[in-house]
Amino acid sequence: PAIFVERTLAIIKPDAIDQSAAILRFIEDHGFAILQQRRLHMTPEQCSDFYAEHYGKMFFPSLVSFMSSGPIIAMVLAKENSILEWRDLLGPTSSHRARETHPESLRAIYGTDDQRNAVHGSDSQKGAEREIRFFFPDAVVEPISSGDQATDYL
Ligand code: DGI
Repeated sequence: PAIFVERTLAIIKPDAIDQSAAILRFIEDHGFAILQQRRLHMTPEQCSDFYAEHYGKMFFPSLVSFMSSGPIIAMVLAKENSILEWRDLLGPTSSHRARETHPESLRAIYGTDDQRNAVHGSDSQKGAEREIRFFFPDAVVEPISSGDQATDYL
């Protein structure tokens, strides 16, 4: 059977940038291909855009200030079922909860609290498409789809 390789967007956040070598090794050890990689320091405006869905929430201003506080690494990861698998490897949003329920997860290991949680991953196919374009606007991004009209990539 054909192997369907799905792409997702991963970020090493400012609080974990000093651990990026270990996190990159973790990613490769779990069989993800890193198709694109960029280190950048986001402006508050870029962070507001990226997290627009959370606009108006109590934690939004502090999230924007945290995400623009230092450099990040944004990556396009590719693997079969990468969106769900990467989310699973991240663990829950809260690093405290991650340590309770998913002690092997990246947020359990490298995260600090509910906000400083070390890593990001797209949560859906639509989200992945949007987030990949956000950081890699020049890339040729075919629609990420599964099911009937799926394109197979080897
Ligand atoms: O997809 P996730 O990153 O797991 O979670 P999300 O999309 O609900 O939230 C985006 C980020 O916003 C999350 O990684 C950390 C921050 N955040 C979410 N919920 C809270 C929060 N920060 C604080 N301080 N408190 C929250 O309840």
